[in-house]
Amino acid sequence: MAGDGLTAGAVARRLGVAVTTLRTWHQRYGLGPSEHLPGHHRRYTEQDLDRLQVMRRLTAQGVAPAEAAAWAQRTPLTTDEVELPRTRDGGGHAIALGSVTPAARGLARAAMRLDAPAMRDILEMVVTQNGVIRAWEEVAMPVLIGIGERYESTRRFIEVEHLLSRTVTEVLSSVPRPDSSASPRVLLAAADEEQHTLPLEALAAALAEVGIPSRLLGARVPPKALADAIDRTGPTVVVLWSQTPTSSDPDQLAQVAAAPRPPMLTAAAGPGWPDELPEGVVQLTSLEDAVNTVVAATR
Ligand code: B12
Repeated sequence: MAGDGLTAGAVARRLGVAVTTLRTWHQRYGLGPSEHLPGHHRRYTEQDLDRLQVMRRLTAQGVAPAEAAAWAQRTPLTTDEVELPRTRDGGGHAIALGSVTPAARGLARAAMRLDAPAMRDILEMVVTQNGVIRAWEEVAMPVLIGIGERYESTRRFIEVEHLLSRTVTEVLSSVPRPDSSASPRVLLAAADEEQHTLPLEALAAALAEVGIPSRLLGARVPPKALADAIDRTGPTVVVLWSQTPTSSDPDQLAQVAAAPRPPMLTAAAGPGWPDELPEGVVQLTSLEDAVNTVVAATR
């Protein structure tokens, strides 16, 4: 690209920011032009432009400039992957998050603004760059837990929780599934009356990333329906999610483990289950643990 580098004016026009803003981003955050031709002003390369697109987008989404810059510095995205910012709706509340990544903070802000496109952008970016496990554990999970706590203390923000959940679902379900004609050997279901399914959706997406297809039955699966599904599909692994004690009947696990054609591995996942589980049932503690356990059982 020698000789083709962009001038500050050209970059500013492309991004829709002032040249002085570019200068500030260069001086304060090191997001400057990297091409240097002797006797010329320094020029911006396409990669510099990619970083600046990320900076522009994240700051437009409410991420603090220093955080956005840290994120942009680590961003080798192509320009196709970085959309220009859209118009954002107002609204200014915060979710207490403690020490989290810039992307999690950006997601929390976008969630409180009910800004679904921004939430999707951030989640898609971290899934693409870091994979499903890190996107879930470092970005989606802390924000979900934060909004849960916010709801508990205020009885408000159900609309935020719903839109965030929906967006997380969309992004996780868009992770490409393995191209397989064979029937999935992994069955994922929420316990009877259990409406929380996002961790299972994360598990399905993370398994897909490592080439393992799964069948996700979703929320509120009654024992009879689960038994029928096991009978018809003969899975090697069954994972049953319970988020709260109200949905965690260990009998449902015992029935799975004692099915006529029992799975090789019956796993209880989620904080709803009691410590004491029926014999032969394995407790999964994290998304990473679940992926490793399922991989080991299916290979
Ligand atoms: C999103 C959400 C919803 C959505 C779910 C949408 C969906 N498609 O899943 C909807 C709106 C449906 C919902 C409904 C309800 N919800 Co809700 N919800 C949540 C929220 C914000 C996130 C849930 C989630 O995905 N958690 C998973 C991760 C993010 O959190 P975690 O479980 O704490 O993670 C730990 C482990 O599970 C593990 N882990 C994390 N991911 C994974 C993945 C795998 C594979 C494994 C093995 C482990 C693992 O690591 C973490 C550290 O130990 C939580 C807040 C929270 N803290 O979970 C409330 C929360 C679970 N809900 C709560 C409540 C009260 C409800 C309702 C009863 C509200 C109502 N009055 O209707 C209903 C329940 C209905 C029912 N019968 O199930 C309470 C539960 C309190 C309790 N302990 O009983 C919570 C904790 C919010 C709160 N602080 O008050 N909810």
